Amino acid sequence: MANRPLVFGVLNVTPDSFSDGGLWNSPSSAIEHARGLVADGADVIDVGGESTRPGAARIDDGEERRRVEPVIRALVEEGISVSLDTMRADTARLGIDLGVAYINDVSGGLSDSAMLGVIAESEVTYIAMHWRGESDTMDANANYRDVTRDVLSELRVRIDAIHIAGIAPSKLWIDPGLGFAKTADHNWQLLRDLNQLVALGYPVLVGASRKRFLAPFGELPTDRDQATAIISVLSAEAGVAAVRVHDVARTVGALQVRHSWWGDSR
Ligand code: PMM
Repeated sequence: MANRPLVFGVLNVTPDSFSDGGLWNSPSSAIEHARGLVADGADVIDVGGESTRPGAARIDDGEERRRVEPVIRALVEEGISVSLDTMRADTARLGIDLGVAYINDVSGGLSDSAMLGVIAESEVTYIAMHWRGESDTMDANANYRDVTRDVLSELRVRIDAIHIAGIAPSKLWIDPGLGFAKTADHNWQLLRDLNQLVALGYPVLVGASRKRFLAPFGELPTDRDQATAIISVLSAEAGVAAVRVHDVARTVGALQVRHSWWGDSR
């Protein structure tokens, strides 16, 4: 399909993620769920072993690796494209050795000073998200003069650091970090201005799925999938490279409607 953003299916192998915590806790249930997401049309499975929901405490890094390793190993063996959602260099190294295609670092290299070096030595694509600190402090950091201008300038600083570390521009993606140190108004403003992020010239990934700012459209996280699918289409209109969603089938269906609208012209 012409210019369809890639669809990353979320696979949180955690007991405490805000919308699907505890559901795919055992390797076999996680692998089964991932197969279902691929059947629904996911291009990539984004595997995370540590919750980043607001207020979450950090876990032991050995525990994170124990959670993700069997799942990544099985998915890569099945030929599924895997993204590993981690802020830790050692976990990233493990994922790279197991054959993941993307390291998705919500801290953009700020959480672990060894991360960028590990990425630079590999062929993996690095997704750097806008971040202002750990989950237990991020709500207090939601202060901006102009959220789009501030997020863009803070991302530019990360992009410079990423280049200085020796990571090729062709291996870098960026992400506005919806919900991370951002109020609902901040998230909507960033979505309204997505084209400015796209204009930086790097592929952009958007992760709006089921987040708290969608609560007006559904009280429970699982009630927010229609709003998420609409955001996927509007993000595609803004030119993003990928969306990260829990309900892959709904987003893929919505993107098919968009494709029928435009044909191959867009
Ligand atoms: N959001 C979450 C986790 N990882 N990664 C990227 N690149 N962008 C995001 O917006 C993002 C992420 C939190 O959501 P979850 O708890 O549903 O995984």
